[in-house]
Amino acid sequence: MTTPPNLPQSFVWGVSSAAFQVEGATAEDGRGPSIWDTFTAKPGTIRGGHTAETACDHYHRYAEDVALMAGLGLTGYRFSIAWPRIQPDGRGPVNPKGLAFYDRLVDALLDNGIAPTPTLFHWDLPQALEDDGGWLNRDTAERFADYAAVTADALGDRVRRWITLNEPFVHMVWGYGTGEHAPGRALMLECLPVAHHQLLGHGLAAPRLRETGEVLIANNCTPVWAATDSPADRAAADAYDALHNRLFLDPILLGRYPDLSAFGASDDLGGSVRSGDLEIISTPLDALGVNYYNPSRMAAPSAGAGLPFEEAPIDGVPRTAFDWPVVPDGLRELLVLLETRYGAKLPPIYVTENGCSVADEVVDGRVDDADRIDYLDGHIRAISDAIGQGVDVRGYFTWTLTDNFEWAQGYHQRFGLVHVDHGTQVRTPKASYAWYRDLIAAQRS
Ligand code: IFM
Repeated sequence: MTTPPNLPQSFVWGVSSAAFQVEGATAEDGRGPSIWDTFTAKPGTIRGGHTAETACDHYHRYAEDVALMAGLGLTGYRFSIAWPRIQPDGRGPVNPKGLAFYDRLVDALLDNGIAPTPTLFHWDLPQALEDDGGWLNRDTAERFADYAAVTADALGDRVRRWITLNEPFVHMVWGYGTGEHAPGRALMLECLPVAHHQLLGHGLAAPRLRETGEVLIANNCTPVWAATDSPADRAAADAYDALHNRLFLDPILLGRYPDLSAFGASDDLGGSVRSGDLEIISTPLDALGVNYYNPSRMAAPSAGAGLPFEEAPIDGVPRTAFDWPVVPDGLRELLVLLETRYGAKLPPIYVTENGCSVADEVVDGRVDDADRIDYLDGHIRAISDAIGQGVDVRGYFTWTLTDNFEWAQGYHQRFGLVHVDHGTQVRTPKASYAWYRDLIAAQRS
């Protein structure tokens, strides 16, 4: 029996989710279409042709899901608000029925002692804004700030912690760089303005949200390892680190973009940066959300490759059903790296996502997901180790409560503590659910 991790009493224990992945009801109560509705409707975009029209039916079953959260003893729930429910066209008047859903959800959470932690943008941009250029269009940043303001007006009497954007790196690269996610544009490095406009939206929204609570951004971060110690591999690792991590943290925490010359990019990101933007973007954060899944290992690119790095395998470690390497200590390494890199500029950290997909099956009414328990245990211990090394980590939100719509993978990846039969919507808590519940109870007692 190993000793339990040592986390502060005030530590927030949570789960994390996203509107498009769980809610369903995509055409109900005045919700407008999002880029993900358009994308999933295109043949060949989603494995198995799955759509999120029903997803986990959380829109109708939220009370059952909040009861599952209460059963875990959670003190926080990170969910996202679907912008097209609030403003169906991404601008203009608020849709009262869409807002009313989040009103009910927030109240149900508070009734159960769970702090609501909404993310305002988890990739489901209103289609009408995409029709005007999406995040390639600077105006989307202004529209995002307006949406943040109306949402804060409606929920700010009860929400004390807001997250502006989820994983702007992933949205830029997969949505606009390679086209494997919505909106499905394959612009490669021409996608860089998407980084700037998302960050500008964050910076413009922040003061409006801060009137009611703390403001965070949830960035997907990875420690980057060089495949070997050769100067060429180290340069490749540095380039990837600049793109994945520093492009989305340096402007917020240091007020400047990193050197992107390895990508042939100027530091005005394709002409998108205007005077005064970096002051807006670097408005102080109250805390940083860190989403961690795995480290990255990079090697020098082969001759003729279009990018200054090439991904190298991480061998000799377990892998998830998604084939992602499992390296719990990479989370400690990452947290310590952030502390070393940003020092006094680094606010407190919440780990806002971490989890793994497992090929879970219900057998005799039980799901024995021992691999997930090992995964969670290792990563929570890594946080405890990072705190021991001086990093101020205040909470952990595992990804995710219920198996849900995993973007281009459809329903093929199961990340939940609770198994969902996507035909019947029956929820079956897995062994990891009981494990997490017991861990939280022990840590809070
Ligand atoms: O499901 C996603 C989530 O939407 C964003 N972060 C990673 C998760 C697992 O892929």
